[in-house]
Amino acid sequence: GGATRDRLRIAIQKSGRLSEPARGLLASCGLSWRESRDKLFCYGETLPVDLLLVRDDDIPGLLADGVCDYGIVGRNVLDEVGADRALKGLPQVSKAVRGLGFGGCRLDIAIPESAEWTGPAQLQGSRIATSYPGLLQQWLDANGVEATIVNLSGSVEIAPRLGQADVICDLVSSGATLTANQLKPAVTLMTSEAVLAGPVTPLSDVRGDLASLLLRRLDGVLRLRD
Ligand code: PRT
Ligand code: ZN
Repeated sequence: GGATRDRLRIAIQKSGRLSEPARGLLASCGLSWRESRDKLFCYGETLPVDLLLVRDDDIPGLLADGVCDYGIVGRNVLDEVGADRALKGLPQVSKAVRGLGFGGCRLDIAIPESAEWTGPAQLQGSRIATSYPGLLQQWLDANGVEATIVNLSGSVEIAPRLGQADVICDLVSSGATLTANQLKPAVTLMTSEAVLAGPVTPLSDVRGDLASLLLRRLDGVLRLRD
């Protein structure tokens, strides 16, 4: 990654499910920032720890490029990038350092309400709509299933009704979205929550000391929340 910095940089979601809990968690660790919450960059006041507010999908790339040192992102997003890299034979650059206990959901394959689930083999030759092609491909490979992955960036749940796919593989929390689209969960590929993502090789400069301090504080906060 990039040039040496003497401040730690953490990427978090700008607006969405994880933004408020992420900011709240970091604030509980004693961090505060100068910029208002709608700014892209928040300059750390109490510690040299700055925030970059971005789309969650951009966080793994910002970590890979060394633009940010840590990020708060769904394990689903981090592992999708990891699965894609693994399928391409590329080394991993980031890993989940801590589970943060919010943003919980599952990545499920869901089938039409009227269908019966008999196991992975029934997906042989089917079309599966998803925004998680890497994780789905790994699961299909692990289960010896050959299927067509229909890669959609949004509105995955309506793909079966539109005739684009037979089943879907998508995030589920309450299940209301599946029900509203006459689908039901069949099998869970992974459970997810927000994680602190960080470098595979720990930072060794002053940012390493800052990261250690932050992780100690984070562990204290997470213990209290349990
Ligand atoms: O703008 P940006 O790209 O940053 O935001 P985004 O729209 O991609 O992300 P956002 O804020 O929707 O989600 C951020 C993260 O929250 C996800 O990556 C997950 O780790 C986590 N999360 C937790 C969820 C859900 N629960 C969730 N239910 N992300 C999405 N959903 C969606 C799901 O895709 C489906 O459309 O909600 C619908 C299902 O919800 P139920 O309750 O009807 O089952
Ligand atoms: Zn996103």
